[in-house]
Amino acid sequence: MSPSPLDRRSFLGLTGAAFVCTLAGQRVSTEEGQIDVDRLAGGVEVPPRVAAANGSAASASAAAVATASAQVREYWIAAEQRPWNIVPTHRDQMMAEPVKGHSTFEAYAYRPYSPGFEAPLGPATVPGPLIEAEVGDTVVVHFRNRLKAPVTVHPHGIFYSNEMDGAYKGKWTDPGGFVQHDRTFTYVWECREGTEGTWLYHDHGPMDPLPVFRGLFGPLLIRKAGEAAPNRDFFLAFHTWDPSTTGLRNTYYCVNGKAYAGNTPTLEAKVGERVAFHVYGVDNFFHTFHLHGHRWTEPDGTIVDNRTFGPADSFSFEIAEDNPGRWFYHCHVFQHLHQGMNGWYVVS
Ligand SMILES: [Cu+2]
Repeated sequence: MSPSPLDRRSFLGLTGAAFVCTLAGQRVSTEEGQIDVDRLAGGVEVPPRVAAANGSAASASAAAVATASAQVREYWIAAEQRPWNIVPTHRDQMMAEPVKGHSTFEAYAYRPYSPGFEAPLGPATVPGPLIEAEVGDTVVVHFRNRLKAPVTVHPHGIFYSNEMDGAYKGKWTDPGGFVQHDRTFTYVWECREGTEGTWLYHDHGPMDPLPVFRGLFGPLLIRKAGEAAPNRDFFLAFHTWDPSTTGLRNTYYCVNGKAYAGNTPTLEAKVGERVAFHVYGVDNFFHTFHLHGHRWTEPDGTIVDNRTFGPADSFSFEIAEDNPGRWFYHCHVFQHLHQGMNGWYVVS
């Protein structure tokens, strides 16, 4: 028998399982090529409470803002479509080899704006902008949907009332769970006692999880009140971009929207600094976070250098940096590692 004509990456890509679900009454399988989210979204009925709210301009959340106990942290964030190159250098610096193939597709991404959506504060990015607060604060997110499909912002960890959930619930959907094209919704969330930690936010609208798979997620950090920030905070989202999402030929195992060292974030720190890593998972897989040359203590006292986390898990740890060098961080599922889920941590 002659050897397979597939290259290593294509072979590894074949071992991924297909994702199948039912959306808008239609069966969706990742084995049938790129999924057209906009077309599917056209088949979703506008929930009754959303249709009723569309008639009134008043924001139900204005009163809630006034109850803020400490500082109000206000954000203006839009969901937009943009071209996104997963492997801009077309190189894998870990294995010192080229990464062949077209790697740009149309991603969905959250974009930060100045107050009142006056001007963008930067490009739309995957992950979206950091939402940061302290215990005691109120977080207000003014969200505008510039995508065709209805999408939302749903947070983890922070306290929110039922109507601030940002989740589609069929006929029980509140306006925040179904933000239509060119509409704005204001979410109000509270950093009550016991909400500190690293969390994530993501779309949870009627097309869930397709818009999340296309890039609609971001980090949410709640520090303890008065807590001194470390010298460095690194936020790393582990997720997958496969052909059903991108229309591209290959599957990419990504950190923050990019694949392969030299494309994924190159993290930099100095000896003597306090360095915090904030890691979260945003796909269907279990990953591990492994950091070369370092170890950290888990909340239960175990000392580790590799930690497993699953879909929408998030965790943080801090190290007192004492080991200069050029290090790797990566997922230690070997298949993921060798399809892009790796990056540099450079300590000087
Ligand atoms: Cu992994």
